[in-house]
Amino acid sequence: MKSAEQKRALNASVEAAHAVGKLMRQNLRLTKKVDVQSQHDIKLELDVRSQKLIEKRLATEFPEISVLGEEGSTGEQESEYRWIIDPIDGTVNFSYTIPHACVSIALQQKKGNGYQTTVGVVYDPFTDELWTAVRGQPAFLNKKKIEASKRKSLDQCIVSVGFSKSKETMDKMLPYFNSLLPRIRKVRMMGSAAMALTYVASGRFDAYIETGVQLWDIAAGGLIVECAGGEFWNQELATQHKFKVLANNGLIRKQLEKIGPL
Ligand code: LIP
Repeated sequence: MKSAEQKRALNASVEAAHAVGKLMRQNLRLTKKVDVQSQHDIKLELDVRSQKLIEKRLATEFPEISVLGEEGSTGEQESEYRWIIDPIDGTVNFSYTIPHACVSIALQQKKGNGYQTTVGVVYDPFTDELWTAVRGQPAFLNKKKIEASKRKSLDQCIVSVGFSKSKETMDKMLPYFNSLLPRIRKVRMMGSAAMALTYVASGRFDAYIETGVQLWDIAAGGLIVECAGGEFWNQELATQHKFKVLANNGLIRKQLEKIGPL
């Protein structure tokens, strides 16, 4: 995709993210219709409505590009390009009127036998913070260039951790969490993978670790971390579109890996 097309894709993603962000602000304190819920997860009617809004906006510019999103997929799923959409990342927070949730939109292009993220947008409507990145260029927060932190000593680091939604991921993460805690400055569990990644990219967090997150939670934020000079280490799990992530500032992965098996 030529750079002018990438710019068009970025602009369309930003517009779509702002449109959903407005909807999120309007609905934060209102009663929300729950479509499905389990002990560790909630899916809202607003998630579905928001993804439809994003798809409509993107399709006006790029009708040929398929969508793989948290609320469903459209188009040819093996196409050269695809949108990866999490319309509301941090849905449980949002359901409980906790204003820590965001819109995450990524554009991926086929590379080898997989896909590579080339454009990423994450928007937090509650702080009005917009993170953007195009592969090979710097990452930006509200149009200002951002860089991951330079902290190398774990005892000065803030590490974000997620436990995802299943007993399996919690059982896997808990022993690591217990070993991590005494070695770092602080742990943070914020409930949004996309924003944990943008916080690493912005130097607010030094690493983000979670297993069992979905592609749409991490695609845009992962590119933003890489374009900010950080490292987006990730490994696809046996379940399709599920990943283990150890994103960091590019300086501390080996120390974090030594703490224990993930
Ligand atoms: C959430 C992720 C978070 C994870 C939650 C959930 P959602 O995504 O961002 O990191 O711990 O279980 O998967 O469901 O709010 O889009």
